[in-house]
Amino acid sequence: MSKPVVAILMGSQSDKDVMKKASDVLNEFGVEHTFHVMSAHRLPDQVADFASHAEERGYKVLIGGAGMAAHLCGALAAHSTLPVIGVPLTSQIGLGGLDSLLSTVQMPKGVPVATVAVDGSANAAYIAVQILALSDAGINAKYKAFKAGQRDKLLSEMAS
Ligand code: RP5
Repeated sequence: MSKPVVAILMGSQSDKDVMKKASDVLNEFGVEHTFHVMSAHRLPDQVADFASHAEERGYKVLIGGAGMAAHLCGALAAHSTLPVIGVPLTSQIGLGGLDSLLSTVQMPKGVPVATVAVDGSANAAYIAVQILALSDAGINAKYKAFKAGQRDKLLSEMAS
């Protein structure tokens, strides 16, 4: 088994069901990854330590998901030069995801978080796959086949 290249992090156990969809997509492409619950507010030192050492441990992309005052992805981006993909999450007492969307996407210039739609964890994983495909011919071929499959499926549905 090869070393994990993507880390999926989330602010709470309550985020697991949505963030698991990112894991499912990475599994489809055979991308080794790890899954962590690590709150920027409740475990700030652990988040900083993880992000600071992620690149030397072999990670190439970080995917973060958090709800409410969603500072996890910003904290990851502050402590790492790896690309960070942010998933704003809805939560039971949140504002329908608008709260986490704004707190994930509104990063200062020079410290970006590439933000997907609210609860869009699958797309975060597809972007991670696209980034890895730039330097991995096997993943590149799988992603091209996936795109062609999507197109062919739609065309055959339209024809029937
Ligand atoms: C955020 O607050 C988490 O990412 C989660 O989406 C939300 C609620 O967390 P819990 O109170 O369920 O732990 O930090």
